[in-house]
Amino acid sequence: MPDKHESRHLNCRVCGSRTNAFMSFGRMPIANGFLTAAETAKEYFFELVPAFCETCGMFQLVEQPQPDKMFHANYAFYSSTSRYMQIHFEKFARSVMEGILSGRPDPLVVELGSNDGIMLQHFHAREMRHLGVEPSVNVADVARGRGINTISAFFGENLAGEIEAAHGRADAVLAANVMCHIPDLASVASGVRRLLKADGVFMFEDPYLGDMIAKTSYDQIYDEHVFIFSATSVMNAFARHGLELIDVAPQQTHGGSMRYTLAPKESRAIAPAVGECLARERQQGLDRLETYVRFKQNCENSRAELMQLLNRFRSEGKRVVGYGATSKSTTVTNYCGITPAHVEFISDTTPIKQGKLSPGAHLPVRPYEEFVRAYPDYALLFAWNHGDEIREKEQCFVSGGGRWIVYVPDVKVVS
Ligand code: JHZ
Ligand code: ZN
Repeated sequence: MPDKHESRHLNCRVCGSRTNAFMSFGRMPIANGFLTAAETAKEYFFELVPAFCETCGMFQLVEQPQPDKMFHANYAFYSSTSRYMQIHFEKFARSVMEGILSGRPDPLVVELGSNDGIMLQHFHAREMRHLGVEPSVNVADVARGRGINTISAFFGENLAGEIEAAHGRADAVLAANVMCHIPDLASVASGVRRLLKADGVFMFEDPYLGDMIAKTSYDQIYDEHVFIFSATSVMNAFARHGLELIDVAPQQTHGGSMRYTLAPKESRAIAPAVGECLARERQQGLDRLETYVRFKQNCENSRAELMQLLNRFRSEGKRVVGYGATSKSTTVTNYCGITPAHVEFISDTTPIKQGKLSPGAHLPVRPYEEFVRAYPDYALLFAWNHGDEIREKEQCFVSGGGRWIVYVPDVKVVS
């Protein structure tokens, strides 16, 4: 009997119109489902199919596993593993404190999907009222250990009511790399609307559709990312719940993201950046199906080029090691058909991933020290979004003759 998570959303998750499922990445495991050899026999798979809604502009997954299959007490992604991301979230927190919160008496900040507290720690350090909502208990425990108020639950309209009853309404609700993970956007949006003060704001950021299309970074598409947002789709989705898009700001993080600011309808002026961004999106063709058909072709070309390269190195007897067992790499390894014969292992600094196999492709994940101990000929940069940070750190690898294989925006070998 099929589980209920196997339901397919052929109609738009936001507006209910018929969507266009323009391609399939094939059978995919849970992107963060690192596993032991004994667990491979019962590994869970679903079909990774993105779809585009021409009515409201939302890019979405047709099928997504149940949330508790992805976010649980052994969640493998800890936000604080990147130094650059720590700096990014410190700046984000500071901009909120110096912007919306400045001059407010005893403000309350709520963060959805607060992970290990990478952003809330800055509010905590200034003794500001804060609350994190984080369903993955292990990462939430790290935050609690740092003294950050965190509840482990999935946010929605009901929880918003409970938070309001316990703490009052929020001056700011924040979320980073979280909103695009939540299938029931309606419940979250109405929950946020309920939780916000009349003069409060909701700010969130996520990987940006415009960047993904421009760079063919199809690895942003995996189980957790049920939506890839644009200003157009965010504006349309939240307007249904009384929240207006009042500002947008592009971010460098995660390979190109967008920060959206929303406020209760007609409570604030709309910044010129919103209209400019909407116009750019039309220019880029983000509202047209043909753009996604071209994207599909670009994905297929990228896959063919990457495999040609990996097959050549394999036949030449070169050693290739993956760098960063990212969620994104699960889409790449499974869609392209990368095997342990192509990539010896993936180096990763996250203890919970080490000693396990990567989802689906079953490439061994090993501690970073093994990468350093015997540098390979090539490192396949799965954590390309942290490229600047990593290349700065890995100068010895390159000066010793090592080369990087990158595939975003194009497949190439670089030093
Ligand atoms: P990284 C996750 O995606 C999952 P992932 C999630 N769905 C999401 O949206 C984003 O994060 C926010 C390792 N590493 O950040 C650490 C090194 O080994 O690209 C991580 O395992 N050495 C919530 O998983 C991985 O790489 C290093 O020097 O695609 C990076 O994962 C650095 C910098 C990282 O996110
Ligand atoms: Zn729609």
